[in-house]
Amino acid sequence: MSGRGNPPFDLTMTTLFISDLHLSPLQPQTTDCFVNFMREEAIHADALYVLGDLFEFWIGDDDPSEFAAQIKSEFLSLTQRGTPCYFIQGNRDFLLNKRFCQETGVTLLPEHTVIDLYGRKTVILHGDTLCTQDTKYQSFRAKVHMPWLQWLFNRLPFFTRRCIVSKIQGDIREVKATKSLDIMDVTQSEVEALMTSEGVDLMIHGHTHRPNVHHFSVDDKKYTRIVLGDWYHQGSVLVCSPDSNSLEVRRFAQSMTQAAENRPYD
Ligand code: LP5
Ligand code: MN
Repeated sequence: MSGRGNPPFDLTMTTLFISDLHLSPLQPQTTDCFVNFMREEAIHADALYVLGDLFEFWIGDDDPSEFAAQIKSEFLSLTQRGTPCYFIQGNRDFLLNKRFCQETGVTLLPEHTVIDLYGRKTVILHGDTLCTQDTKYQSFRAKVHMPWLQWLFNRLPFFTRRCIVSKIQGDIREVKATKSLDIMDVTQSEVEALMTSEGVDLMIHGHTHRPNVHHFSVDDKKYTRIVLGDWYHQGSVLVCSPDSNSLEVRRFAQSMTQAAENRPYD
């Protein structure tokens, strides 16, 4: 992992990947770093991929807040100025949908997608679906992904939905605190199954907040799995070019003490 400073960089021929920013009005330093990244860096890229959990929680595309409008306008500016932008839903923004994409020019991709990354077939995903040992989460996920439930939920007033989300978030926080770190990591056999079935040797995902580059072999064939980091105390960006993939950090502009203090322990 490299820790070079913030832009300007050599920005020729790059594809950028980010995830797990958990943007919220309560974390202005993260938002500032994201805005700077969009305006100074993503604008020069061949493409930007957001692999889920852009938001701390996304209640719906009809979010009337100033904050939602601000983030949407950053994406709209980026796509209007010619950088294609792709989004895969995370476990915190699985309700982000068509209207957000229409308003921003962002393209919503399926749960996992195979892309051509400068000639290398690569599977990209948020990563939560790989955590199959976390059976409580997987059954929760199956429920909240039921189309009829989402259809009903989306018809409730925004304020009511926000109350429901806050209540469930509070209840769930206690459940998560009892889980082991092992259970909340990806299951290696799931990683291998997906990569072999898709015929790729590179996987990029987020979700676990454990930034790293894992190399492994199966039947003498080499594979790489790159895990993006969260944006709690600094930005995390995977910069891919035709000849290298570099997992980098982006420093926040000011002291991070305040952001760390604001961040609920999870
Ligand atoms: O994101 P992170 O790392 O903190 O935790 C995730 C998993 N947690 C979640 C929960 C979401 O962040 C918050 C969800 C808010 C609820 C909104 C529901 C709105 C209704 C929509 C209807 C269409 O994703 C966490 C994982 C962790 O990643 C690592 O993988 O462990 O999972 C949990 O903690 C989930 C618990 O294990 C599940 C507990 C079941 C509680 C049952 C609640 C009833 C739900 C009813 C749904 C309608
Ligand atoms: Mn996540």
